[in-house]
Amino acid sequence: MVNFVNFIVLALALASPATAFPAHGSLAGLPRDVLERIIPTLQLRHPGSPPGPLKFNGTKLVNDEQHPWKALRDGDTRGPCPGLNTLASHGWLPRSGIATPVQIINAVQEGFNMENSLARFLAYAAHLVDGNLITDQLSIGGKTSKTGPDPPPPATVGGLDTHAVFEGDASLTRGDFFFGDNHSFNETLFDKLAAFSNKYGAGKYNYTVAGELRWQRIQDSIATNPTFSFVSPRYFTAYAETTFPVNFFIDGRQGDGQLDLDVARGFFQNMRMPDDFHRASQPMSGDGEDIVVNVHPIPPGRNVGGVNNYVPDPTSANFTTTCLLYQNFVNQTIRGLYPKPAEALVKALNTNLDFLYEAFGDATCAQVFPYGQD
Ligand code: HEM
Ligand SMILES: *[C@@H]1O[C@H](CO)[C@@H](O)[C@H](O)[C@H]1NC(C)=O
Ligand SMILES: *[C@@H]1O[C@H](CO)[C@@H](O)[C@H](O)[C@H]1NC(C)=O
Ligand SMILES: *[C@@H]1O[C@H](CO)[C@@H](O)[C@H](O)[C@H]1NC(C)=O
Ligand SMILES: *[C@@H]1O[C@H](CO)[C@@H](O)[C@H](O)[C@H]1NC(C)=O
Ligand SMILES: *[C@@H]1O[C@H](CO)[C@@H](O)[C@H](O)[C@H]1NC(C)=O
Ligand SMILES: CC(=O)N[C@H]1CO[C@H](CO)[C@@H](O)[C@@H]1O
Repeated sequence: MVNFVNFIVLALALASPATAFPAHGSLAGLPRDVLERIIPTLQLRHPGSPPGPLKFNGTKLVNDEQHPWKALRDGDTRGPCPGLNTLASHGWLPRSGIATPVQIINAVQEGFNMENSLARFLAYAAHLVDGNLITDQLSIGGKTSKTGPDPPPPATVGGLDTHAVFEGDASLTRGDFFFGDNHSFNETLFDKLAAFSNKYGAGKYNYTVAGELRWQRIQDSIATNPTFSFVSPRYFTAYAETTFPVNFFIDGRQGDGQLDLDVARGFFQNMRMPDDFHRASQPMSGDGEDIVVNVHPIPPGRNVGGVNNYVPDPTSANFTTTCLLYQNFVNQTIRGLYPKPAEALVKALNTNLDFLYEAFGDATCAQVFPYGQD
């Protein structure tokens, strides 16, 4: 099958010598499932430019006729992010669960009205640690050959399920990596989300509930997970993610900050938008994070030497040193995966690192160039 696919790619390339390959136009006419198998096998795919903000940024129907929910087919991949899972199951992303950063940015903006700079930062951060930089393909779930041939280790190209580079501990509805499954919906944990919503939100999930549940999940991990780690970048994503259900899973015409639990389950478990779902009424990011953090502040840190021994880590970025979030992510996490990249990879790394820095958007924070500046 691989040879057959390579043959098609070669034939198409020869048939359209004037077109820069792989222009999507030259692949037009092929069924989507064939496309989804071909695209990851292409070499040196140049990433498209990062999309800008939406032209129309108000609310609109997004569970529409062009984007019906469909059950998973054999081989479709889903992972720890209910937002991306849902976009894939509605066809805003390729239903395979394999996508480019540009597709991800367009989908989170169009489908959920995620604010442009956050969308770009998340997409390029995830792609740099979990994606294939040569083929420009990222799995929103586990590792798969569909993202193309791997670069040499220690790079993993493991998809969003990969632990400790982006995915992390103390998630709301997913277990810690230590317990074996870091990405699947967990009914016990969702029941806890519901119980907290009943106790602190009068039956709805809101920012107050998010603050209490965030704290509880940290306490659970401190008490049971000897490898519990809660440092940057996980420290930041852990707080931001607790606001996303309020900011993105509530219908844009409702917009009262109180998320219904049946609607929440639809997204978290079934990757499904309610009928007639309209996206947020304006571009949203981590709105409400300050409320969540201030319910029970805790510095970044980890369990040391076993459970119930949470030790703060002063070298981790925190909410007053956000530049370090970007700098350590590049200088430690990414350089750890790509200590000595070969030429083609250097180009791909630098392109994506530039996109990441532009998305971070803080001119007072110096750009880091681990692979030179060309
Ligand atoms: C822009 C690209 C995005 C990327 C790369 C991304 C990636 C991720 C990853 C890797 C996780 C797992 C972190 C963990 O809990 O260990 C996660 C969690 C989460 N994401 Fe996304 N995400 C994106 C956009 C979105 C959007 C648009 C939404 C909402 C519509 C969303 C909602 C969530 C929620 C609620 C969680 C927490 C799940 C839980 O704790 O059980 N994400 N995301
Ligand atoms: C939304 O669109 C309006 C009209 O184009 C624009 O004035 C506004 O700045 C946009 N909002 C954001 C957050 O981009
Ligand atoms: C779900 O999470 C609970 C609480 O952490 C855990 O005891 C249980 O084993 C998990 N279930 C699955 C199926 O992983
Ligand atoms: C969450 O719901 C509870 C109960 O209705 C309410 O007291 C609290 O103010 C709400 N919090 C937010 C941020 O909406
Ligand atoms: C954040 O980290 C810096 C060290 O990088 C430290 O000086 C500061 O006290 C920390 N801030 C908080 C609020 O913990
Ligand atoms: C990045 O790492 C190098 C080598 O460890 C170090 O010399 C440099 O100061 C670091 N830069 C930043 C901004 O952290
Ligand atoms: C590598 C990694 O971190 N991901 C793990 C997530 O959990 C599954 C088990 O469900 C492991 O197989 C993966 O290795």
